[in-house]
Amino acid sequence: MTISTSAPPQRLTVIAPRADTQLADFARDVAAGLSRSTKQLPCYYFYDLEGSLLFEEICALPEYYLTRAEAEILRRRAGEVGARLAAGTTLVELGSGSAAKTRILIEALLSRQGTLRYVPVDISRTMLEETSLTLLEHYPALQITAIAGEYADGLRQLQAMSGNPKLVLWLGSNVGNFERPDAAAFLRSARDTMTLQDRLLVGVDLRKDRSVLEPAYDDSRGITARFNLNILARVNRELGGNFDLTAFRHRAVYNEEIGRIEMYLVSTRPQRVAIDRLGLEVPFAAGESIHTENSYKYSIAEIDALAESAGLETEARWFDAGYRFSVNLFVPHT
Ligand code: AVJ
Repeated sequence: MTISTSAPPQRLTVIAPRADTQLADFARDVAAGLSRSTKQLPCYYFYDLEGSLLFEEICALPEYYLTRAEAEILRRRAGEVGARLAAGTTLVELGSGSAAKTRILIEALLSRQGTLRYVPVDISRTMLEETSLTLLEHYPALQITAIAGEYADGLRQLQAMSGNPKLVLWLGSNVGNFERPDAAAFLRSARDTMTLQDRLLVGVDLRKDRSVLEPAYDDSRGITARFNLNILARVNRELGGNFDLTAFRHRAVYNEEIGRIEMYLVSTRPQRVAIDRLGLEVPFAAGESIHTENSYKYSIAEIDALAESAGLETEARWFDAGYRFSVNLFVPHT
């Protein structure tokens, strides 16, 4: 970890890992994922700057209801959330991205306490820095400690922050990328950093009909397809890959039994793809796929079970008017 302070003076601290460590991790995970009999790539590699910007475009798509539904809830409930917090609460966010919806909570907390420390954690360092600078410009009473890294780095930061009260945000149904038991384990480790005055606010997408879900992950403008394919473009850019992006197609399917959207990149023909910097040649049969993402959906009972196994108590749960999405306010179980 290197620590650097940059402008505006005193108000922004960025904590980032070394770039070469990140590239080594990417190389290792791509080599492992593409050498398996069922090929897969971890979905957090979607989010280089290109991918983060494509994700912002997804959030504005008519089919991608999640972002608007969550923003609707936050606008309506930010005051209630603020009222439950101790004075001088620090706002921590896991997977902050553009922090567009976060502004609703930032404003609610600023109007209550006058000043605010915001600790965004995001895998894309460029996105993190741009977002931080924009927020600082917009909110003079804000102070930011930005953490470029994975959720685990965020949890380590939470551990180090014990003492001052905090609200931890995990929005956008980011929880959906975890296998259900892993989501419970992760929330438990977040809970273990919290005291009774701390709160955890988690956005969770709900199970619903595939006629709504599948277009949300396979939009008519093809933005989600570009987002998915960007992971191959990233392998080309960073690892000397030779993927022909026109020889793979985007596939999103709702697995109703499991309750998850599955995303794949499907090879449209037999091919061998060399990845120069890995010294690897990856064979694909026609129709063979790379599994790139799972996005789990939850029933109310499943959210209750998740909270229960994480040692959390549900203090409040809110829905959008269309009942598509939930925002859950959790407190450590006593
Ligand atoms: C950022 C993980 C919540 O699963 O809905 C959007 C990512 N993938 N479209 C989601 C995503 C395809 C998104 N999360």
